[in-house]
Amino acid sequence: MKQSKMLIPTLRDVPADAEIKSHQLLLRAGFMRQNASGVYSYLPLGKRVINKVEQIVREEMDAIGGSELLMPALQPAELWQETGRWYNFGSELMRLRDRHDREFALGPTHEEVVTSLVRDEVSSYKKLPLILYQIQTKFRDEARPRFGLLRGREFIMKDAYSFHSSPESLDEAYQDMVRAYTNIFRRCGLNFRAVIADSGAMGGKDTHEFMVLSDVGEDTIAFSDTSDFAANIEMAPVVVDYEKSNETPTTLEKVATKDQKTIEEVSKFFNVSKEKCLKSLLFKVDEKYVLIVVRGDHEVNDIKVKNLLEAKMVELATAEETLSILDCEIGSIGPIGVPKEVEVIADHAVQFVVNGICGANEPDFHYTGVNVGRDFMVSQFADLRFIKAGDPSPDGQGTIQFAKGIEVGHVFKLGTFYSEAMKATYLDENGKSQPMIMGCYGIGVSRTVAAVVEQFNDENGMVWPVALTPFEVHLIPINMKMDVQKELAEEIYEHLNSHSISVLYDDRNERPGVKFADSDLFGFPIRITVGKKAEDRIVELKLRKTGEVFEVSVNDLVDVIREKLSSY
Ligand code: 9G3
Repeated sequence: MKQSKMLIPTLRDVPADAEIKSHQLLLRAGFMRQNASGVYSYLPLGKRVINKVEQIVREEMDAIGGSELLMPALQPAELWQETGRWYNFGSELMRLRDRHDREFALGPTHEEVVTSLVRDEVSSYKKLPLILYQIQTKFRDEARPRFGLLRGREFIMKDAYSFHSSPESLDEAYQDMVRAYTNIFRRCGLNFRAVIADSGAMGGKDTHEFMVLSDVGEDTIAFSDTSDFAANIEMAPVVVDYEKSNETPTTLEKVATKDQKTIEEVSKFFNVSKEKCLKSLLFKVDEKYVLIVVRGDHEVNDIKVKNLLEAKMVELATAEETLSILDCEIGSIGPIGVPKEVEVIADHAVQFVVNGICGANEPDFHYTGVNVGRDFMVSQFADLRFIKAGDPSPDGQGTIQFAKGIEVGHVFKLGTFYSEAMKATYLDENGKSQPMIMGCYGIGVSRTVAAVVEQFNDENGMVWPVALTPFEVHLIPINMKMDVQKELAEEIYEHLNSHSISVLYDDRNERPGVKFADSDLFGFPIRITVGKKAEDRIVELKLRKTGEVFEVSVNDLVDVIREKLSSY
C-alpha cells in the first residue's frame, strides 16, 4: 500500500484526555479517532489490526466446530422482556423506538436473540450440540467510558453460544473454548492468565476470565508464583492451615477503651497485632441481618458471603440499621451478646484466635480474653475473607501474588436460565421435552487490540507482534527526489508485494525525520530504508523491537525479511 494514498493522521503531541499508553498511541499513530465519548472510528491501520485479530478468532472458533453467523444489533424489547432482563438492566442498556413506536435494544450481548433463534429452528437432540458465534458490534452505555478501546460504549465482540442436551456435552464445549481462547491469546502474543471468576449476574457455575496482565487493568488477579493457579480476587478461595496458638484461655474482661474504634486504634491501644483482634461487620443479606466476623488483619469478601448464603443481595448495614439492630454504632460492633435473630458467621481464621479482642457493642468498651465457642457462638465457619498476597496458593503450590488485569475474554456455563425463560426446548431420545443446556463465551476484539498495545510499546511508539501488525514491512526512501532511491524503492515495493510480504511504502515527500518518527510510532516489525547505497543496491533493514540494523543487498531481501519475521 502507498502511504500517500492512505488516511493515517499522525499526531506529534499526546492528546490531553488520553490517560493510558494504548489510548495515546492509537490516537497519535492515526489508528483510530474518537467520534463521541466511548465511540471510535477505526482508521485504516487500526482496522487492519482488527481484521487480523478477527481472523485468528475465526480460525480457532471454526477449529472447535463453531459456525459463524451474524445477528442483528437491533433487538426487539419483547425478547428481553421474556427473560426479564429488559427490566433489570438500567441505563447501561441502550434503548430506542422505531417509526411505529416499537421498543428495541441496541444489543449489549445476544443471549436472548440467539436463544429465540435456536428455539425456533432446533427441536431434536440429534441437532445438539450446537456452537454458534458472531463477531459484531455491541452497545453498552457505560457510565464512565475511559481508556480508549478498553472501556467503550460501542465495541467489537466475538460472542459464542453453545447448546447441549447434557451437562457433559457442555463441559466438553467449555473446555474446547478454554483451549481455543488460550490459542487465540497466545497467537496474539499476549501475556495472559485464565482466571477462575465469579459468574455474577450470569447464573450458571463455572466461569473463567482471560486476563491480560497490565497495570491499567481494572481487575485484580490472585495468582501463584509457581503454579498456573489464578483467580479473580473476588473468587480466590483461601486455603490456609492456621496454627492454633498454645496460649491458655484467660477470663473474658470488659475494658474501657475511650475513643478507640478501628482495628488499627484497638491493636495499638492494647499493643497487640491485628491478628488478635476480631473485626465484626453487620450485613443486610436479602431481608435478614448477618454478622460476619473475620480476623482483624483480614477483609470480608462480600461476594463469598453472597455465594455462601446464596443471596440475591448482600449489602453492608447502614449506621442506622446497625443502631437499630445491635443498638450500637459501627465502630463498636462485636459478636458477644448479639440479638438471637442475628446469625453470626465467622471466617475460618477466627477459630484459631485465642484470647482475642472485640467490640462490646457499646461505645468506648472492648472485650479482651475473647474465645470463640466459649464467649460467643457462630452458626458456621466459612471462607469469607479476601485472599492476601503472601497467602499460600489454594492449589498448595507456591505463594499468592497480586496483579492487575485487563479482561479480554470471559466464558460461562449458563445452564438453562435462558432456555427455560424462553422455552428453548428439544425432544430427547425418549421424546421428552427438555430445556437446552447453554454456555456463552465472549472475547473483546477491540479491547484485545488495546491490550496488545499496552503490552507492546516503547518510548517511540507501538511495537506490534508479527501476527497482528498492520503491515510486516515499512519501506522508506530517504529522498523521493533522487531517482535512484525512488526507482529502487518502487522496485522493492513491487518485489515484496509479489512475494506476499505486506508492505507500506512511504512515498510521501516528507523530511526523513518525520518519516522515521511516524515509522517508530506505527511499530511494524521491519523497516527498509533506501538511502545513499541505493546505487549499489544495498538497503538498510531495521528491527523495530530491538533496534538492530542490518545492511542487505536487494537480491537477498525477501529471504532475510522472511527469516527476521519468523524469528521476531
Ligand atoms: C446488558 C448490559 C450489559 C451487560 C449485559 C447485559 C454484561 C450482560 C454479561 C454478558 C455475558 C456474556 C455473551 C458473550 C460473553 C459475555 N454486560 N453482560 O449480559 F443488558 Cl446493558 O454479556 N454474553
